[in-house]
Amino acid sequence: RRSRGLVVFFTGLSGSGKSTVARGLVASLLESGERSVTLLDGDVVRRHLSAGLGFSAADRDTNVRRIGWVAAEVARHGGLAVCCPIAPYESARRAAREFARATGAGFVLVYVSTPLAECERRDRKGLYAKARAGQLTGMTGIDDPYEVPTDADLVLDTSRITPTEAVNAVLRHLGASGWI
Ligand code: GGZ
Repeated sequence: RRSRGLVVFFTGLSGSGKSTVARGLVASLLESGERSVTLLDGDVVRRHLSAGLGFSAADRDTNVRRIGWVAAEVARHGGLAVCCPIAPYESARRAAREFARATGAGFVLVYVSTPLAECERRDRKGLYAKARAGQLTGMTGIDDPYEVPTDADLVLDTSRITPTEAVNAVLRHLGASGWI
C-alpha cells in the first residue's frame, strides 16, 4: 500500500454518471477505512470555489484548473481527492495531471464514456432539451465541444454497466495499481 497522495479525476458529459460513480467510490472508500477522502463535485465547486464562473471556454478552463489544483493540494498531504467535473478540454485535464505530478501524487483519469444519446435520454435537468430547443447555448456535446481523452487510465460506460459495477471497476483498478 502506498501512502502517496492520489487524485481520481472523472471526466465525461453531463448525465454520463460521473457524480453517481464518484459518490459511490467515496462512500466505498470511507467504508473500507481508506485515508481521508475529499470529493470535489461540480455542483458544489461551482457554488463555492468557482462561484461566478460560467460555461465559456475560458471559465471552464479556470474551473477545471482550480479543481485540479485543490485536488493536488489535498494529495500533497497524502490525501485522496475525487473530482468529477465535465472537464471537456484536454489541456485543462493535462494541467490537472501536472499539478498532481508536481506534488508527487498519483493521478488516475477515469473517462465516463456514456454516449451522448444515453445522456440525452436521461436528461435529468432538462438541459439537453433546452439546448435542442435553442434555449441554452454552449451545452457540452450539443454545441460545445467535448474532447475525448486519449490518456484515460480507465474507461467506463454507464449505459452498459450499473453504477455499482462502475465503482467496483474503479476500486479494482486502484487495487491493481497499488493505490488502495
Ligand atoms: C454543460 C452545463 C451547462 C453547459 C449548465 N454545458 O449535469 P449537471 O448540469 O449537473 O452537470 C453539468 C454542470 C457542468 O459543470 P462542470 O463544472 O462540471 O463543467 S466544466 O467542467 O465544463 O467546467 C450541468 C450544468 O453544469 N451545466 N450549463 N452549457 N453543462
